[in-house]
Amino acid sequence: MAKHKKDSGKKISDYFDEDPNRVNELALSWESFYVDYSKNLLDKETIDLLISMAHEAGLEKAIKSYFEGENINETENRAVLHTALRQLNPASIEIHGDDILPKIELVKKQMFDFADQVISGDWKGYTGKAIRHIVNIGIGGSDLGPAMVTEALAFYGNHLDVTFVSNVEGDHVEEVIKKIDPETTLFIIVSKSFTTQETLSNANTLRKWFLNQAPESAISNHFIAVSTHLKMVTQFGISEENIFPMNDWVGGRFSLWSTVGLSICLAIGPKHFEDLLSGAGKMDQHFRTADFHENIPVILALITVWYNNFWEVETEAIIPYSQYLRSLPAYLQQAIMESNGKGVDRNGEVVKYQTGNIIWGASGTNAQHAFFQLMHQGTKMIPADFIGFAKPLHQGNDHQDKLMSNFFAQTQALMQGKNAEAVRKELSNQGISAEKIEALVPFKVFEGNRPTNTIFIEQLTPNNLGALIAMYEHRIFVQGVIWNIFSYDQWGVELGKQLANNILKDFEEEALGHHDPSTRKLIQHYKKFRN
Ligand code: G6Q
Repeated sequence: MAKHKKDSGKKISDYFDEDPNRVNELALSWESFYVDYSKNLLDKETIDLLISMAHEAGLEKAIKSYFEGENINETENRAVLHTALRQLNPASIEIHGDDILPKIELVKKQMFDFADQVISGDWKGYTGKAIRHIVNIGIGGSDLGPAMVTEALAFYGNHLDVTFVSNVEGDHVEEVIKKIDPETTLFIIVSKSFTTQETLSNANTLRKWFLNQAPESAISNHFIAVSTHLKMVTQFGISEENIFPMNDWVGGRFSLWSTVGLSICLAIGPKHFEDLLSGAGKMDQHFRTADFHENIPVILALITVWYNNFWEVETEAIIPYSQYLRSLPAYLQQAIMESNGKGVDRNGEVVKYQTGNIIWGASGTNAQHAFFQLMHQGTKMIPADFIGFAKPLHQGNDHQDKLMSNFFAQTQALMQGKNAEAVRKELSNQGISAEKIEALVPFKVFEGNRPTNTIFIEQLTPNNLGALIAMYEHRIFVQGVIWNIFSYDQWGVELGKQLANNILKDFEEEALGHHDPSTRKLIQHYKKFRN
């Protein structure tokens, strides 16, 4: 883009000097969100050009196909309709001639009724005690979303204690076992495919442990499943009335809105879960209807494309100034990197440009004491999203102003930096000798000019969290359209699974000649310890 070349020497502060109205032009207010994207290396003209690019890429039509249930997940021949689960004014959507709305409503009712029973204590364990612990057994999309949201909305939680077990590592499940009581624990096996090694191993181990203490008949009080594969679940020993179905048009990493979110619904109750859905539904509406210039997911997506493809920046940090959202970066790592980490375009051609960027982050202010050094003075440009909430959930302490001052100061510092002159002045005011000052100056200078978005929200409520997550989901979608890649498959996770299955068999074999020398040696080394 000629614009990139033309402006490449400009600083963010130059843009502010040029346009006194910049802060109003490059900010969006929507519901209780205020998104300030003025601290970026771009101006209105850049945004206009990026929006033209989005039009050229056919974004309007793509959005329509997404919400109307076309099979946009082409390589798996599926629609992508997690948005159908959170419509504000539910409208029927047909997939292959079937209206999916009645089924959505029915399953939601099944989920809410069940949650009410468990929360109220009407659902009893096999010895007549109410449930106290929930163990969600799942991995990837069947774990990260529910775990992140349950943690994020802990303030709205009830007496139920929800634990997540995901890793196939036996130590993970053993640590969970230490904390639970078979009489008062409900296990939810969440697996869309019901073939996932980690989930089935953990489910089998937990069932075995449970049956060491309880009769077989107790399974129906304590084991619930969420899956598309009802037959496989019944074969596992879970009766049909304990199965919550899901659909193949809900992708794993976008499934927290479905029955996969059962553990969230148990943790916060149906009312808050409904609020979470409606917040996402509102963001869906915004995304579908707002002009691209006013459209938060579109603008943020284009800013990422700007840095990724024109500035050749590889990573993006996500810094929520809320300890409740400490797992948001890990959740978004999957959502974003599994979706857009693709090197082949929609025609099957190897792309000649950069696609999905690397996502990482941690909660602020903790992150300030960890990796912010590199963001401020390192050699890499790291665009970052700063997410903060104006009102705390707990009142009656004096922390909020301190938190917010840090929240604002960091994006200011990243943009403004500190020049040599300011450093000299500061050191000389401290009475330091001129010689010492000159020796210190290079280390104390901040170059600044480091871009950030500020996503500032009134309060962390289920509604706002729903909207925030949906905002990122649509940002992913827009980027996939611009990069002309398929965002909703994940073939890249398959090869490792296949090879792991081969290696698992080979632990019993003597002949390992078919492995490469490094892997062969590693397996031999392992076998030495194992035997
Ligand atoms: C997400 C992925 C993946 C999936 C897990 C668990 O989009 O598809 O993370 O969620 O592999 O799969 P199951 O739910 O089928 O066990």
